[in-house]
Amino acid sequence: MEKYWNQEIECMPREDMKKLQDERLVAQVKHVYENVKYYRDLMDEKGVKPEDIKSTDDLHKLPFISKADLREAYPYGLLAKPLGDCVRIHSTSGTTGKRVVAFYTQHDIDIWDECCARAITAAGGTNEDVVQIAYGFGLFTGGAGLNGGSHKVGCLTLPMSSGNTDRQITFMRDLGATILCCTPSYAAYIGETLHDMGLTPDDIKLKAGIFGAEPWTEEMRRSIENSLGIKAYDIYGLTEISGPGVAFECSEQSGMHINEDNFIAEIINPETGEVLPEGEVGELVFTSITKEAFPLLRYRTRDLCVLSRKKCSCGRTLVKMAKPMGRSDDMMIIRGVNVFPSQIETVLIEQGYSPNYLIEVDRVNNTDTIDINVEMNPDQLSDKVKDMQAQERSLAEAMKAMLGINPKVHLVTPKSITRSEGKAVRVIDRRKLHD
Ligand code: DLL
Repeated sequence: MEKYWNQEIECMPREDMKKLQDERLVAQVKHVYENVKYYRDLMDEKGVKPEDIKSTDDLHKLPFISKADLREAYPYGLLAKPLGDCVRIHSTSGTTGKRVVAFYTQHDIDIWDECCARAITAAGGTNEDVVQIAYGFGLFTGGAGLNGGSHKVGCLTLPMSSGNTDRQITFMRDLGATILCCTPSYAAYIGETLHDMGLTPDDIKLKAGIFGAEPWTEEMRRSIENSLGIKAYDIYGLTEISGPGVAFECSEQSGMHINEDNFIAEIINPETGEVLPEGEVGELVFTSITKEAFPLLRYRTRDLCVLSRKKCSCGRTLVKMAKPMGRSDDMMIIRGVNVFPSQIETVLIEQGYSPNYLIEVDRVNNTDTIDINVEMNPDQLSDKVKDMQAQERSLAEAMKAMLGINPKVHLVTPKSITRSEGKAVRVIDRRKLHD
């Protein structure tokens, strides 16, 4: 029997959920218009008044907001509550430009904790579980979000943070952790280290993992499930909207239920901004309808995704988002062809390679080049150059079939690619350095 954290909301009939969203949206637009000058200006510019937004059917009338707006308004320009009412900030990693800071009131934290509690329960968690949190703690939202959710469910919580992998495994064994929360790339690394220590899944009590914060493929899921002997659940979120728990996977493991009582999702054509019907791929846009301190209306995530309202076997009625196919800005355009790192990962794991790889993109004599460095498993090593070349050729052919372009493939020795303890860096695009 599927367990829910909040059955009334998670299984609410669609019409009732729409009514709830309608009411919350109307109130949120008013709150934002009255308290945030930046929004008031954007809405005035578009000629929209709060009275024009009577229900979610009017959502499309509101202006979008993007990361560029968040940077422009940094740090306090989008704050909708007095600082005295705020209790916490978190921040994005700021790898591309100025960091974005998001503010939370205690009410915002409570809602966020509830979203993560739903995710943990959907992964089979109860107050009998021991939850090991190996997401980073600090400004990153991963650690704090799952920590709050785990407390709410009443699990024994191990706030490990990321890193120190041997110690992660020692604690996992000694304290009998049953649920692991970390990035999928770190989960793969923990699985690898477990085996390197001469242990097997039978030596640990883990039954489930809640993995997210970066794109990962179904092939990666199966590989982690095998190495740790668990069921691996996806979880999605972003700092700007709260953090992990915006959407979470259930027993069906076929996409993530969006916590629609708090977030309205739309899919838009990233070029034109036009709202696309259910089932079409486009950019995911979120409106937070319960957030007090940092409420974003129609925030463009840049994540490419599809929504589905198909009935789910778990009984939840919350709309589902498919695994994001990567951010629109992760997409590499190589000689005019769109290439996602996730396509490369799929081929690698299908062909029996490890999920440890590094993609290097460059431009030489005005032509794009792509080099894929792939780590071999020890049993793939050969001292015959010919064998290695044949392996490289065969992998390059499989890549060409998937990508439609001819990459250079380099097999590298086991353990030579740096492991990730957080979000993995899979691509180095040197073209950006020349531009
Ligand atoms: O990564 C929040 C989070 C923490 C989610 C822990 C899940 C677990 P940011 O650092 O702001 O927040 O990065 C958000 O990461 O826009 C996506 O591009 C990507 N992302 C997050 N979850 C997934 C996922 C956290 N499950 C950005 N699959 C998002 C694919 C994901 N991409």
